[in-house]
Amino acid sequence: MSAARTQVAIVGAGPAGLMLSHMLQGRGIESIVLECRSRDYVEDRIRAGVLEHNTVELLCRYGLGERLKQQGLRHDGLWLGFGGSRHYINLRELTVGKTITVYGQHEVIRDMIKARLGAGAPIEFEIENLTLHDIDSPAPRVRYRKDGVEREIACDWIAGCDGSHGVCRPAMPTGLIVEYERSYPFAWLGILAAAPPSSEELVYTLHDRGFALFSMRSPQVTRLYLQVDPEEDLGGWPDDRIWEELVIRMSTRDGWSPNRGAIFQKSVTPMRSFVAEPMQFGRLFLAGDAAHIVPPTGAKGLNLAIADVAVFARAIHEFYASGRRDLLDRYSDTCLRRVWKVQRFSWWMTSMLHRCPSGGPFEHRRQLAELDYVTTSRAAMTTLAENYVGLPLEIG
Ligand code: RFL
Ligand code: PHB
Repeated sequence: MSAARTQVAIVGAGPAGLMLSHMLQGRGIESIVLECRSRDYVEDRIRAGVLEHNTVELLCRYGLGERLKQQGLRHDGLWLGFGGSRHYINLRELTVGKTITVYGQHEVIRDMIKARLGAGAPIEFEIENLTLHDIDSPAPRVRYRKDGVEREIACDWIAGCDGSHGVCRPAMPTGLIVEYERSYPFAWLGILAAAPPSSEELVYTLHDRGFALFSMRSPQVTRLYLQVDPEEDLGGWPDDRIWEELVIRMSTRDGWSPNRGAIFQKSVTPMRSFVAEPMQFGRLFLAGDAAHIVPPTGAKGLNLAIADVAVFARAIHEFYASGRRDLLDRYSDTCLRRVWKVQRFSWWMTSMLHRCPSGGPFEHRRQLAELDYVTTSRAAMTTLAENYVGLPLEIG
């Protein structure tokens, strides 16, 4: 068995784990990132696309903003489509200067991995059988296997940033965690298409046949989503059917519809709201999808992961700088205040924009009234805008 020591062992090289490693490094705190997948796999995994105002600022503050500034697409607003028309929500004006940036999660991951390895800091890819030990003692340990060799890392703290199917949350004592969950009777079929975006900003649409979302990744690539049944088989969705359905749901009377192009990626994502409380036990702290999942309609998952680790990094810093433990003790409470507000917003956007199979005509009329209200009342638009660009970061 080979043995090593670090201050913080970080499980998972997703946005939460990698961002935490940079935030700690910026404060002179050592960490090791442990990831079960290969570097190529995590760098090619297609997921989120929308970065909140604060997320962009944090990435830039930690030296991760160079490509983001060049290639990220800054959006001042978004469109809500219903009843054959599109209605503009001017995020920048409503939030007095805040915007969002469209930049693929895999690009953020590439930038973070390159910067960390470039600085000579460790990320262990393709590790197996990771287990946590003595998490309720001052000397926790992480064990895993790499290249056939058993390894152990002694550390002060463990950050469980290993996503919704990781091993950290299940390592908390049974009975400690309360789980809150809601699943939705629909899923998103997402595609990437080689087509220049036909709108400069995102279009969220509610149609009688269900939700559709127009987004993008670059001036050459359009990202589109369709509400489908959660059991939907991708085999039943040849490219022509996808385009036909997208055009039916999204076209507006002013002649707008998404540009077509070759589809080069397709996937179905289920929708779930989930929170595990508390987010800490002993020396183990959960962050990101390991502790909570939001349906993607509010574009919040990655941003919430970054907000968690901002709280954790600050608390850890205080501990090493002054011996103060109160910020660490309050970590879960501090994070959960934001988590629940973001859950509320993500649920609200989801329920406003999707056809619920059991909803019936009353529900649909209610949704249309809500969209009418949101696109005509400045108060309602402001509520949407301040949540969409991201609530202020409260880090302890
Ligand atoms: P991740 O990204 O899942 O990373 C966890 C990492 O841990 C590794 N891992 C382990 N490593 C070692 N040992 C183990 N036993 C391990 N088990 C797991 C995994 O391989 C992985 O590398 O979690 P993290 O860091 O918390 O980040 C969360 C975000 O990835 C997620 O919330 C977002 O992608 C959600 N999301 C969106 N978020 C946004 O903010 N804006 C969006 O526009 C947005 N759109 C989306 C989305 C998610 C989507 N899907 C596919 C779920 C759109 C979609 C379609
Ligand atoms: C995306 O571009 O992938 C995207 C945009 C907005 C969302 C979810 C996903 O709400």
